[in-house]
Amino acid sequence: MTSRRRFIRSCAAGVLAAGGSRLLASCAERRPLLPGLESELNIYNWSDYIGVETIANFEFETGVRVTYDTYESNEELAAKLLAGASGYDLCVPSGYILPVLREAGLLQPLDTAALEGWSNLGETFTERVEAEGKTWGMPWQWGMTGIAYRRDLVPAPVSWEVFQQPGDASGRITMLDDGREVIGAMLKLRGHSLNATDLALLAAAARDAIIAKKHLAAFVSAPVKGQLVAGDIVMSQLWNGDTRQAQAENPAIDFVLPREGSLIYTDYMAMLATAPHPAAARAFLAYVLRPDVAAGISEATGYGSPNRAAIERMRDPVPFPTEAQLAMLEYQTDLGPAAQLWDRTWTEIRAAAAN
Ligand code: SPD
Repeated sequence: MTSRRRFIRSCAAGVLAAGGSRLLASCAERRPLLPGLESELNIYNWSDYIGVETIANFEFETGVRVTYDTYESNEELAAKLLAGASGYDLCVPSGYILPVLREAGLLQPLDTAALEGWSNLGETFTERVEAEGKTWGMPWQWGMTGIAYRRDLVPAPVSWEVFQQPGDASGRITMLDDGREVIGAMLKLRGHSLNATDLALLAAAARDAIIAKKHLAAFVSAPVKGQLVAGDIVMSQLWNGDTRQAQAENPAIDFVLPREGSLIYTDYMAMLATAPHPAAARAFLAYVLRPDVAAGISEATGYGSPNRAAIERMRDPVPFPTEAQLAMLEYQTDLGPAAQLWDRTWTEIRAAAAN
């Protein structure tokens, strides 16, 4: 599994992302620690999934020092947490993996009544994370999986089949480094649910994925953006927000939802049961609920905001899918015991010879 794991001190990262001096000043001028907060906070999030100044401004306002670490898939996150004692306070699982973490006792419920700004969130998002009469995560961003492509270099794709028959683009295309995504797309190609657990359907999806693999440069997730921008890769299975980030650098990049349908998801910021800095974690959740902060995250990532008050203040918010689009989109669910079968299927696809 490709991973881009990096521990960074957010001030340094913020300075790099912003090109220098202003954030350097804000880091240097960090206020004294607010009363009642721990002095540190450890966040584990997807790569490219936060605003440029989100962390630096939180540090500046609260005096808390944030360690910010990134991952590339839910499975990478789950493996890390299930291995024990991560030291993290907050992480950002997708809706389908959150119940797995909750049932493993790895999360603590949120006291939403104490979170000012909780009512800014749309119920479409909050109700999906309620269980046992409690709320287990704060909606972070929502997104969709589709096909990003260079419209100046290849025709617009219409079907998942394009990964099996890419024509001249063979060798210059990629799919996500994520078993749920790749197998899910191949299931959709044949008209099935992307949560199917039937042995025969998964075997057929594996065969389809292995045919596609012969044409792939790699299974790669967020890091493919630079290659799309450069034109080394001309078509990728990718998320809409990461595509928007690439589009900002090269407007010839476009995004389509294949005609067979695809994935819609919400990712949630959740608090670890063993969070070493719970007060700082709660302060961060409250901070992200602020419309200005939530808008900054959505504007930088290109993903949809679950925060209605943030959407109102954004110039170009990602529109929630229309009824017609929703009809072809599907949420992933917890696979239960069938998760092992999916893991084996993904291992088989990864191990298959590329040619
Ligand atoms: N770069 C951020 C990508 C976030 C994707 N999260 C959810 C994927 C669902 N399979």
